[in-house]
Amino acid sequence: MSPLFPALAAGSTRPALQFGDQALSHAELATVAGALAARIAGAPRVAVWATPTLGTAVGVVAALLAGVPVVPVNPKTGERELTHIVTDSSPTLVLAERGVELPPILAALARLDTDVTEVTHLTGVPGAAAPAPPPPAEPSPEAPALIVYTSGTTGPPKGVVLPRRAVAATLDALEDAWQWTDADVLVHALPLFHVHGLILGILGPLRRGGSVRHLGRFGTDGVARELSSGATMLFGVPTMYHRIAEALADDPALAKALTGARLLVSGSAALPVHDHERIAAATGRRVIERYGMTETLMNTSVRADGEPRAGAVGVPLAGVELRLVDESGAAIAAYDGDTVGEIQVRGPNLFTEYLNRPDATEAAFDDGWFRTGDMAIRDPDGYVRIVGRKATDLIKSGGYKIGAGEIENVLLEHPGVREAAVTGEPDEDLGERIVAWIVPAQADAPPSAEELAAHVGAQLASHKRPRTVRYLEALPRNDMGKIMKRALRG
Ligand code: MCA
Ligand code: AMP
Repeated sequence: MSPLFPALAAGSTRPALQFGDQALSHAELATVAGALAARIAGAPRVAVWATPTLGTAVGVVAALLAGVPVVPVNPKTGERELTHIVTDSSPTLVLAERGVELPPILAALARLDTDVTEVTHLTGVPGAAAPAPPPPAEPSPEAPALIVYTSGTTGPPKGVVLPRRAVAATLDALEDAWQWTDADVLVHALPLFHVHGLILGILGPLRRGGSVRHLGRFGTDGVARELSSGATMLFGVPTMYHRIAEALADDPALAKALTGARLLVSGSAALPVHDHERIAAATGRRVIERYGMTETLMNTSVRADGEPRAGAVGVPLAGVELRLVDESGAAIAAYDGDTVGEIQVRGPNLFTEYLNRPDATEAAFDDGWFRTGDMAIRDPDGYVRIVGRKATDLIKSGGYKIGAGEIENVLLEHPGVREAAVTGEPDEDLGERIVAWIVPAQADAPPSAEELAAHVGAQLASHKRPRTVRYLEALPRNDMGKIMKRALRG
């Protein structure tokens, strides 16, 4: 296979990464990441403490250059989730920004700092970077590139093993769909421990030989600033576009900046039609949606040269086969904008396996097709419209996938909780918000919502904390004793 990052190999002096006032050209990145790669080469697996910083990007690129599989870790993960991820993926080494204090389970591993200060002062001085060490031979396309943890309906998150072939295939299919070139400058503020922010948002521009400016933290002011000073593309989750839509009425500079962008892309969850329309009305520009999943990377997109359509995620990307399957398991032939089936996909963009979970890997496939669990219809011209999800116990909040069962298990361990159920409720900003339904151990002394949120946050990632807590005397159950979640409505 050709190198994952041809522009690094070519030593291009054009900008590659910018985080605030820290920046690296492709040549500089080749130097720092190459030096780090030489130090980690041979490690079986490396964890990256994925703060939204330049060091994280350098660490991930270094590991990919060295052919060492990367486990990105959410720095806001709680104790139980972190213990699971570290035990399950057993990294021998952790990469983190210099000075960052790591939790004990990671502090116990060998550590390398992703220190880039020595190189950043050279930014803007072409050729000033020391020559990059020669990269090791390119690993096989099937070699694991990243292991990304994703929540399921029950149990702890599963490690999705993504081979180098899937990363290259998905980024090249997006090059085609979005006419993505080395002239593009991406701006985003996505976290760097998931596919969207890390693979699309950092590795994407690097593979194209273009650049990315990361905002560190999402804000409409940062989006406006970058899009009006050379950035050409914006990636975001629907919550970010919702916040942009809200801000547009009072922010002509933001409207002007969006109008000038080449491409506005939304994904990770459905962008409501209302937000699509508000952005179009204020800017004359249409946000395009793409549909993906940790296990499959990207499956469909509205093409840059295609017709944007609110509520649709476009057509299958190059190389991706997509079918809809009915309840009996039969493929649906109709493109009638009406018949609903589960989306199943096949192609070079797919993961290899769930780490240490052959049972789950096998269950995820239907005769070689990956079952996404997403329900959709197809318009006559092939556009896919996602209409729902098979599992009611999966919540999408702020673009994060969250399993209800994982939160319930933690809530049930709180001494003040007798019974617990977790649901997602529609939320204008987050898409869905996490709601905990609690039967307190003592009716007259229920634990407070803040206490329960803190209890969940200590064990799991901070975005898994319930935003609302409702107290009941008993949970609604059917004759079999199963909780009837559909009866839990606020
Ligand atoms: C949140 N806060 C809380 C609670 N929940 N405090 C107390 N109790 C709670 N229950 C805190 C937050 O930690 C934060 O504090 C503060 O409230 C305000 O939050 P804010 O930043 O305004 O919003 P947010 O809700 O924390 O974040 C919104 C967001 C974020 C920025 C849109 O959800 C986000 O980054 N989403 C991206 C998800 C993503 O990348 N998904 C991709 C995976 P503090 O400021 O102190 O922290 S899906 C994927 O990869 C597939 C392949 C795909 O298709 O893309
Ligand atoms: P994750 O496993 O966190 O990677 O989330 C993948 C899920 O996000 C998919 O199975 C879909 O349910 C959802 N998703 C991603 N992109 C979109 C989109 N553009 N529209 C609707 N849902 C989406």
